[in-house]
Amino acid sequence: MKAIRLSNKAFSLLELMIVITIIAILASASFPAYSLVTTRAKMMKSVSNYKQILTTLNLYALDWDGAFPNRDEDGNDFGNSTEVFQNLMLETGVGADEIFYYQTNDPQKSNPPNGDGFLDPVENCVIYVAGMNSSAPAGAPIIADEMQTAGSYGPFHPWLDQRKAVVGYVGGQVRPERLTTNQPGATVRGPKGSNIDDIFQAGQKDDEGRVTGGLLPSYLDGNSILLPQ
Ligand SMILES: [Ca+2]
Repeated sequence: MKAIRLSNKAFSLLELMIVITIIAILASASFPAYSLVTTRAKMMKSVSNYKQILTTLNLYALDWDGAFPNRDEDGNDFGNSTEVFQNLMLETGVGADEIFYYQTNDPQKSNPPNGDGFLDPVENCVIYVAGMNSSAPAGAPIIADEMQTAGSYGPFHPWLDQRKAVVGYVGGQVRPERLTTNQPGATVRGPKGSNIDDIFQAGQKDDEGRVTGGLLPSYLDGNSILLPQ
């Protein structure tokens, strides 16, 4: 019978060092890739949530002659987007507070929604452009990620370093859009080929019919952009 002989060959110190170095290189290379994948996954979750918000806004508009939420039940203009979405949930019976939330770097909003059917201010991370109805241009932005000031993104924006912000449009489209920079103060660029540096400005048509300024209808301005509160 053939004897089984165990190999007594051991790793030399040099071989061990090489293996450890390779593992370290592989690990350091995969962490940024992993974080990019999780960031993209969170962004896509927001895209899906915003589509639900747009569906809900259209449900609301069906009941109100095509108008998106612009005034509360007492006829007063909304002061912030949280009031708009609270009203929207009340009017449509949609109870999913989590669709207005994403994992932001804002320490005030580090807790995810509690799913109690009421939108608390700390659970809302979405802005709303007031003053439009369903006959507004399909390419006009109506909801987007939380901004620091109307149209521009601050240091808490979770995808600032990726130069992205998720935007939902009147026509039902939702896309991660490109920001002008990865620094606070970044604005959302217009579509490729346009020279729009901030889509959240009222647009005008030049002599050749090209849109300049931004993608908001000309009857709106920065005051129409309601931030969460
Ligand atoms: Ca809640």
